[in-house]
Amino acid sequence: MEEKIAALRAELEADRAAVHTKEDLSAFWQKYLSKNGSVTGLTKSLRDVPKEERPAAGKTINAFKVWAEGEYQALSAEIEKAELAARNKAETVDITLPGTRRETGALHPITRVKNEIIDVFAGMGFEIFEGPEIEDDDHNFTRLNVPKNHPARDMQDTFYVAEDIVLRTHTSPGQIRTMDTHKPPIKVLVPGRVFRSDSDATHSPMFHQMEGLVVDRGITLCDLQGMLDKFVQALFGADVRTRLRPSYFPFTEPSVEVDVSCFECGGKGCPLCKHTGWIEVLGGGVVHQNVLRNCGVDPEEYSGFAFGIGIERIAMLKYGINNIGLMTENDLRFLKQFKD
Ligand code: 2NM
Repeated sequence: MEEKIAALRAELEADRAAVHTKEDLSAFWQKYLSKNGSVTGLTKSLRDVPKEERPAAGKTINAFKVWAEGEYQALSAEIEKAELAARNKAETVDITLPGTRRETGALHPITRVKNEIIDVFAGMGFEIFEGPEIEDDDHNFTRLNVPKNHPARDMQDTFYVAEDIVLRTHTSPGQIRTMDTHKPPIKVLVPGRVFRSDSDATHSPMFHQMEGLVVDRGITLCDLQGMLDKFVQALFGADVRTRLRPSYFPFTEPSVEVDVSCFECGGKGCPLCKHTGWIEVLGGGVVHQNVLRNCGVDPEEYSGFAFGIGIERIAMLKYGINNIGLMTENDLRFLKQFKD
């Protein structure tokens, strides 16, 4: 028995050196330690040992079995460790490599200009109000002193949703709604999308407007110009000036077009200002007494000024955009230029 074990130990030790993979380990276990393995087989061979020697032989076999199992466990741990090391090596990440950058978005030029304008007026104490895009004839026209036969009401100019329901043609109805719910003093800015049946290089059937309204005691056209001076300076630069030209709107009297001195040439004349030194930027005026009366404001006690700014127009001027269609095409070559 002693010899048998010594031979088996030598064989096992020789095989042990050749175990490198999980498969080798499995074969090793099959050969020695499985039910039919040669180490397990030693116990069966006890039958052939004379009775009086059996206890001693059994002890020896058991010790050998424990040793063989220990060898197997050690091998198993070694292989486990080697495989983990190999896996770690294969999965190494080079943390010094530059990361993959995600492309960032940019604010649309309309949003940029809208935010910029809101910042300026918010700084002067204006509140922001938004009204509905679908309006009734009463808020969009009648109470704004736009008479029944006015061309603006024509199907050629206005999108009708139903008999007396329109896509708002300006954000002024939002200001009517403000006067309905608020008593003067009122200082409100109404941004939003507006709709007119008009389309060419500088006109789009949908565009964005920002209208302002101030109502208080003693408000005059001078207040409008003084405030607009500050506004255009914030938007176009500290050295620009404004010029008012007489105009006509049904909802204001007097009405004015507001020009800004050319921020490109300083007023000397250039292609941007078409060699006039001035650029038209918005319209406004003193709120018509009929409009105040239509909103329950006594024109004997209060007066107001109002103005309307086309956001696309300002954005086109500021960024040198020559076609309004670019604003809605969503061409990334255009939009990417507004990343800052
Ligand atoms: C403009 C020009 C002139 C205007 C008038 C009003 C209201 F509601 F107070 F009557 N809101 N906006 C107005 C006046 C708008 O846009 C070119």
